[in-house]
Amino acid sequence: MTQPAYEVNFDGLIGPTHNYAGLAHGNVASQKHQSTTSHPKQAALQGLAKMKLLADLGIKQAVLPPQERPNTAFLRNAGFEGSDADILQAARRDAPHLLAAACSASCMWAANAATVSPSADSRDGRVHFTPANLVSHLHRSLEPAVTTATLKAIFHNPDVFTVHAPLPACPQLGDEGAANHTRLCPTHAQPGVQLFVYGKTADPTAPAPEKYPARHTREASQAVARLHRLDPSRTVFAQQNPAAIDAGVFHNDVIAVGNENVLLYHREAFVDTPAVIRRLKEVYTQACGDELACIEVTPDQIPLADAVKTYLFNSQLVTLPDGHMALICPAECGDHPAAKRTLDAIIEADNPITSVQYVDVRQSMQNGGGPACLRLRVVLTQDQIDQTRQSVFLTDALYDQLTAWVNRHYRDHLAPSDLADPKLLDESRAAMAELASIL
Ligand code: SUG
Repeated sequence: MTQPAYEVNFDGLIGPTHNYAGLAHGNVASQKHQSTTSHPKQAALQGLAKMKLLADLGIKQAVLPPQERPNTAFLRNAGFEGSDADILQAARRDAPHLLAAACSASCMWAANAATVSPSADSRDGRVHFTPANLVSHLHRSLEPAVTTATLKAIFHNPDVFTVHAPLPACPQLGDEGAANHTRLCPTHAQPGVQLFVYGKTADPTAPAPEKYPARHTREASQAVARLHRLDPSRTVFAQQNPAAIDAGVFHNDVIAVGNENVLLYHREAFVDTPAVIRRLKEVYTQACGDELACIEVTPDQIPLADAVKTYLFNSQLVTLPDGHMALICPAECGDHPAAKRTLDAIIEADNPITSVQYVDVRQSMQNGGGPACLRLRVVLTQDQIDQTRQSVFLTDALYDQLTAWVNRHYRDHLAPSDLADPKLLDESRAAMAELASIL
């Protein structure tokens, strides 16, 4: 008999250098907040409160630690020499963009950490992880090495888990992880259908955005599907609508979200959305013997620009222990009449989604990261959970410990000029050393 399986949300714990450097071209919020003052303590507490809410709703919740920043090893690789204080000062003077990349807390957006396939979908019965290479942006390309090590430490048993190496770091294999990947299935335990969404292909005649870059390639998605030993009759590849990318949809999770047998998406999400949905429904029915519930939101309900502004689709769609589904939405949606109306209509209509919870993750939102960006979904059976490092699962005690840790170590605010402060590096290192003993 199939063992029950659970979706575990691994959230990135927001690091002490959370700041607004405007590093993400094509990410409207990041660009809008460039050079403004951030609030790292508030950011981390907002992230923890979201994790606690999910845990209190009865959903399994775990934590991914932040990476050490400022990344002095990166600055040394870029030729800066001397003491840590020397290299921070020299980088600030000679290469402020490298300093900003070295200080980014961007690993908080765990949806970009990796693509994950559960054992039920894989030919070899293992859970597969491919850390994303994140080559599209310098600050994000600094994450994969440590992400790989972290995943190997958490999912340490190679008989149960395969943590692959990231794909070769080149634009042709640009991979942004689970933000462009959705698994649809009757229940988490049963084999499903995996939808891979890419922004561009190696084919120069394919439609491409004009204003902003497409980050993720079809070739990367295909490589991940092969590595994860997925059944080709249960995988679907679809291209993002270039006009959506140009409106600020830099990842598919900004415009669509799925969970079990439900896909919620904007009509302008894909190239030829009706054809993508037809194909997905067909494949799903064939593979899962059931019907996929597709909930389409039209531009009349909410235009692309407002979908990007509110991050309505960057909600977490979760199955509650009673079997109903809930949307965990950014608070911004509650304040926006069209977004609120759209959400009210979704919960009133005949579909499995019956409730909406609004969460305040504004500090992350101002860098273009909503509730769904902050989490990596990992579907695990109880046996697999038992094989996972236990200290990362969020309990009330761990929540209290992490909250106290944030309050002890994080600054209230961080201005761009603070990034080269050697005291910030010392504070971050002290925080990371203590966190290592907690997790
Ligand atoms: O890659 N922002 C991130 C946000 C990632 C959101 N993730 C998902 N959609 N899953 C990015 O654009 C901004 C950093 C700065 O500007 O300082 C940034 O990297």
